[in-house]
Amino acid sequence: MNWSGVIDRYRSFLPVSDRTPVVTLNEGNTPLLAAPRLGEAVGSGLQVYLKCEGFNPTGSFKDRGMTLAISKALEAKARAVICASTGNTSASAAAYAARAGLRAFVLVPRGGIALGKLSQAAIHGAEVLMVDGSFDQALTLVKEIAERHPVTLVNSINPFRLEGQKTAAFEVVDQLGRAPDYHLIPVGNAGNISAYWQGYREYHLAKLGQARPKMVGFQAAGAAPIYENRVIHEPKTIATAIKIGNPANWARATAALEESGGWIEVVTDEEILHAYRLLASGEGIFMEPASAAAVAGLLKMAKQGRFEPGSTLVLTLTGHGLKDPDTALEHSSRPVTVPPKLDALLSALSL
Ligand code: AN7
Repeated sequence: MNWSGVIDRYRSFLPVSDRTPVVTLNEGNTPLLAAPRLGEAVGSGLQVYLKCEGFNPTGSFKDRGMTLAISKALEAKARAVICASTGNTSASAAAYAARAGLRAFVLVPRGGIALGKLSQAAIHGAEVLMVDGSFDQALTLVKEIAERHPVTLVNSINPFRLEGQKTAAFEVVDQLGRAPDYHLIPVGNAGNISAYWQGYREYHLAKLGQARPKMVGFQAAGAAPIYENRVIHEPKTIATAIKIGNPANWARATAALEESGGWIEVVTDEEILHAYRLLASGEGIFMEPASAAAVAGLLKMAKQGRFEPGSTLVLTLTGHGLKDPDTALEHSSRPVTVPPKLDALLSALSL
């Protein structure tokens, strides 16, 4: 099939017109992979599928929202865009702004962003500012700037972001032939869980999906404002992408959980790292730690018998593992150094 991105594919569901200049990197159409090993591990006849959003052009689900946000910014004659980010939003904004010929300003928490993401923002020519503070503080700052200056905010407070991201739910239904019974997803700023729910609802209303899934969100235990129902002033987790203490889409996410009959849970960094390695070594899928939160959540919830036996589950794997090479190297076995000699090599290999 000829694929030209999510605006082209789902145009009738999106707020675009013939006058909208479409800025795309042909995002979307990501694989929905069956995960038989994970299915076996959880038992109860659960059918597990992985929506591999790390295979988008900049390596995360953010591209679905960014194609729309940047296209609409260009339509509105914006000259510059700005965002705060734990990394992936900045990488995506930088790439789509470059494609559109717009200036991009990105604010990231100093020391709180994975290497791959920082390198993306830099090479795409965004003006990167390291804030000596948290993501939440950076978000407050960019909101104020966008209110007073001619620069378009492209965080998920921008409604076009969620409009674009909802296309992931459309794709799941198209690929699976139906909506799953449960949709499991990591939660940070809570935009994506809100967008998926919007997508499932809209497809259901358009009679393209017969049912709607229960939305199940996972936060890192040290950064779980929605689960704990309070702002976390110093969030802590190895999954830097979701190290967020005051999510912008808090209310929308809560509504999605309630309306769908789902729930929110926490997973510890240890559980995240275990799932991270399991996914890579057992399924051949390398996703970043924040994405592994959904897998950790699957294992934890299945153990507690929270899923109806025989159900179909879809997990969103939000970002590629290569985004964060430091964490991968730190949590896998060290390469062995050998001299360039056959006998030394053979003794190291234990064949
Ligand atoms: C890999 O890039 O917030 O709940 O600034 O990068 O929609 O925020 C990233 C979030 C999950 C959480 N997985 O999604 C940012 C940013 C990955 C992410 C999330 C993010 P939301």
